Amino acid sequence: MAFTLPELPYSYDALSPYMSKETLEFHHDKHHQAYVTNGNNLLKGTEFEGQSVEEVVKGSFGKNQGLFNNAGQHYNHLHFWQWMKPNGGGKPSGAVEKALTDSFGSLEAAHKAFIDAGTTQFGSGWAWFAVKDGKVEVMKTPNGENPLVHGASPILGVDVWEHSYYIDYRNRRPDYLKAFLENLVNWDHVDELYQAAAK
Ligand code: MN3
Repeated sequence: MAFTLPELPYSYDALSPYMSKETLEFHHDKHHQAYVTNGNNLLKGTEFEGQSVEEVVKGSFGKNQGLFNNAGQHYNHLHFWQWMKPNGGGKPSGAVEKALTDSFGSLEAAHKAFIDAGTTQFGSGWAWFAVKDGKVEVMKTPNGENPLVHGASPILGVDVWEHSYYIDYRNRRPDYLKAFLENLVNWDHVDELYQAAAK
């Protein structure tokens, strides 16, 4: 199954001022497109052709670095666009609210752990909430890596590569992370993924 670039689920200016049209045009149309194009080229003729993106990510990890980098980033960005919405952020609702409170002690502690992970990921990578053994954990990963290759199910991820925030926030990564949680996260999507992972 070839990788394809989905349309954004909102208009390019819908997340402004927290994430600008210019950022989304570069990030979606150039960066994500490049992972799709390079991933498809590297997939050709391998044992992973015909597999789902999740299977390619897990199967190529540690075996085919070039393919893994692009397939991992394709998977991460497919979800990243869905993890945001206009007028998002704020408090989570539903089952995931209770899960975050149970796992971290309070929503404030969960929020802080996520921001700390994103701030301290050295260089390019991602910060995550992921479900492992029924609990929500905070994780951080370099480059295109994600919780799938560490036996966990990602339910929320934030891209901390500079291409995700440098146009809007320059070097102020913590401000970007704060805006992501407070103004952008689509908690309904996070809750759906939590409920699927916790089954
Ligand atoms: Mn990116």
